[in-house]
Amino acid sequence: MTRLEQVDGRADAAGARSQQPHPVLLTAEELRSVDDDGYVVLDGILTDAVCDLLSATTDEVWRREQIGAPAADLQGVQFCANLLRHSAIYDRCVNDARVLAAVAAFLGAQFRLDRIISRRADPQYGHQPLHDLERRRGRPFFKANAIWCLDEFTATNGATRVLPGSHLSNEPYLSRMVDPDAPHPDERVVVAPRGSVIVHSSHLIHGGTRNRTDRPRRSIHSAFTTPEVDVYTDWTSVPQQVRGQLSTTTRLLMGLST
Ligand SMILES: O=C(O)CCC(=O)C(=O)O
Repeated sequence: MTRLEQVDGRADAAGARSQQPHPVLLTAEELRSVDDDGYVVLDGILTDAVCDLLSATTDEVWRREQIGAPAADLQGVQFCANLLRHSAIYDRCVNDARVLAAVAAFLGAQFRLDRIISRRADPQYGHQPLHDLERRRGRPFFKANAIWCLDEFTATNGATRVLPGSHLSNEPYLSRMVDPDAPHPDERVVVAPRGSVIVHSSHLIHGGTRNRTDRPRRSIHSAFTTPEVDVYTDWTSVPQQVRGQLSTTTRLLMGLST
């Protein structure tokens, strides 16, 4: 990839220039996966050292922030909201040219950062029902998620299950679903190496699985929405001192001028 392509990819993904997605940053197979499966795994985005740094920082945020008992559906799950309030190191879980190109392949060139949170499923926890079953299927999509794998996602450690193709149509999947909590005949558990990013349409039926190992499974989740959707996070809550360290692309995606 040339420097020019990188620069163009970032500026465009932030909505600053053209209206076109940037397939040049994705292979034909990755684009096929976006279109047909509703998700794509992008390998080699974060180094081991960066995964270690993000994991340690997030554990520290959790120690400082947790208040009271967790909600029932968050038992055994460390969940931290609005990570950019705490540190500019989370900029790298927003501003990656290939990840933003995949988001653009789902949403088009105009999108914004909706939220950035962490999710750590501890041993024996993390199971979620398949969701969001009520959401409209088919293009145009209004939301996409990027899951930054700070640990390897394996078949046993609570990786995300998806119903490939369910971003396009409900019918074949809901008719074969007995219980959203139970395994689905069409489900695929997405395995992904440490440091990779799973980008998926939020119109894809998906959910976390139970971590059946003795080690935590950590991830950062950033979500992006098209401009007509209200952004969930009030980005003015991010302290000025953190904002000053963010990349221009991330600040544009947050809708902040400074
Ligand atoms: O962490 C995962 O594997 C999926 C999380 C998810 O889908 C959610 O929290 O809505």
